[in-house]
Parts: sequence; C-alpha cells; structure tokens
Amino acid sequence: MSQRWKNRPEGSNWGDFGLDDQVGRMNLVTPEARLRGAREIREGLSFCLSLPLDYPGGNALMPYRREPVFHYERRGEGHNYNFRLSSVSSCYCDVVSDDAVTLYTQYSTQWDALAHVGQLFDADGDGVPEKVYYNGFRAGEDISGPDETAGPGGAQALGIENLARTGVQGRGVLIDLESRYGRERAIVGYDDLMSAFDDQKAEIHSGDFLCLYTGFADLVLSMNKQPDGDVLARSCPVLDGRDPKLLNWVTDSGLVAICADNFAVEAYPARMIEGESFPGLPLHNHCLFKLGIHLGELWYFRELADWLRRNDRSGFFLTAPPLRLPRAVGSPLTPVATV
Ligand code: UVW
Repeated sequence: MSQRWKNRPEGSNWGDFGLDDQVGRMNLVTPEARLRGAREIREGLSFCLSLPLDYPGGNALMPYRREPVFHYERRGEGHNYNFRLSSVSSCYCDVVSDDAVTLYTQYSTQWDALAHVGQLFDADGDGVPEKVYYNGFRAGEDISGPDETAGPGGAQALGIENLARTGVQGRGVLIDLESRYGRERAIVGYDDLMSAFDDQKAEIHSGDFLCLYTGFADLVLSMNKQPDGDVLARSCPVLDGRDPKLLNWVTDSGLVAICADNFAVEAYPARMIEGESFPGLPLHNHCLFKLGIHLGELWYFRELADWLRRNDRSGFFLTAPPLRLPRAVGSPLTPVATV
C-alpha cells in the first residue's frame, strides 16, 4: 500500500476506503445494504433494464463508438456455424455454431469504470498538474493507452473488473423524471431532483443505487436504429453537473452509483463557466474522479417505471454486474430489477 498523492482534490474521498482502493463508494454496499435491497422483493417479478446491445444503431450519438460487429471463425471448408460435427466423427449428428463479436464497451447499456474519466491535477504537489484518476492512479503508469506503452496497457488499475468482483447487487431507487418532463430537455438540479423525490415519497440510503428514468432510451428505441442525433441532443432530462448543491447532495447521500437511461447522466456538454480550467463533464468529475461513484448510462427503465408507478413504489432489488473483463474502462451489461 502506498500513497500516490500529496494533494487530494477538494471534496474528494481519496484514501478514505484505503490507499489502494479501486471501487470507491461500492464499499458502502454492506451486507445490511444488500439485505435492505433484498427486502424490496415482494412480488417475485423481474424486469430487464438493458437496451438490446445493438442500439442506439449507427454512431450518431458518439462518433468514436460503433455498433457490434460479429465475426465467425473458419472451420473446415466453411465457418464454425451450423457446423456438422460428423466431420469429426461420422457417428455425430450434432450441428454447432460459435461466434465472436467486436463490442465497444460503452456503445449501449453500460457501466463507466473509474478509469473512464480523470483530470489534470497536481496530485504530487510539485506545482505541475498531471493526468490522474480516482485515488491518485496515474495516466501512463496505471492507465495506459496504446500510445503510451508497448505492453498490454489499458486500465491496469480502476478497470471494470474491480466493480465486477463486488457482485453489484443492492437496493435501487428509481426516480421518474419522464413523468415530470416528458420529452422536454430539462436541466435537473438539486431542487428539481428533491422535488421529484418528495413527489414519489422516495428515500435513498447509504449504499443504494440511484436510477433515473428520463425516457431517453425509449426515444432511442423508437428511432429503430436510425437515431436522429439532433433530436436526441435536445430531448429528455439530464442532471445539472454544474449545480454545487446537487454535487454536495451526491457526496452526502451515500449513494454508490447513478444509473440513467440517457447518454451521459448529466448535460453534455455542460454549460460554460468563467475560469481558466474546469471539467467539461462536472458530474463525471465529481463521481468517477473525486468520489469513486460509478455511472451507468443508456439503461432501460420503461416497464420497471410503469410498474413502480402503478404500485406506488420507488425501491427495487438491483442486480447489475459488468463483464469481468480485465483492463476495460467500461462494460456493457444487462441489469435486472426484481420487485
Ligand atoms: C463520455 O465520454 C461523454 O462519456 P460517457 O459515456 O460516460 O457519457
């Protein structure tokens, strides 16, 4: 164990869960927190919280992320697909298929790993800012891209496999912003979010997962894999990452993750402010970089939200492990809600 920093960012919790901690606020998912989540299971119904992973379609939402591409290995004269095992032994009557896929880890329903967003920050106190991530893990050493190392690279620290190892189960709380704002673009700050909590009589406890239903994924689905980037950019609510009251509440609430059905949870780009240097993704900065709070994006909540609304509930049991894929900065997933 070694301290990687002399200065920690203001308002951060670096070191509080241990100098080598790589899961941040997931440390607050205690056995009690999971049991509180499990007590939300009263009907035995479950809901899939993922888009089909080939949505949104195309790359209008983010030019650097592309839809899945399948590959098939060759086997014998053809491919290893509808392959007759009789060519192995003439008595075999089996037919088998295998496939492979190139999957961008953040194309569709996803988790952001803590290695996804860092900041230029003077962590070593030499007066010169360097690229660092949660808990002081360093770009170019702990998290290295192909331009920085000839080795295996990727997120040697803070990769998504750390989140996978925690199991990712607990109490989810769904806040229904869609019923308040419809398809209107709304920048939701602390006061708006608290008013949504009050209307729903919803409560969040330390160790809970905050989920935000905005209707964005429903709109994506309705576009049938031909997403209109301009329409999406001006539709549905997003959090106001520039609202200090909202950021303070995220710190104080004890929530362990924020999972939304929209593109980036927060307004992206966030509105400009005065200053020489500041985060363009302030909620990502506050959550991933300062506090070790994972963000989930492009989740799908429609049926769960309808059911919870009809039953006057907000809480549910959430099961949401990412792929245990070493060194990845994000992961597709298929979360499940049980009520
Ligand atoms: C961005 O880069 C905007 O990231 P995310 O997928 O976390 O929204």
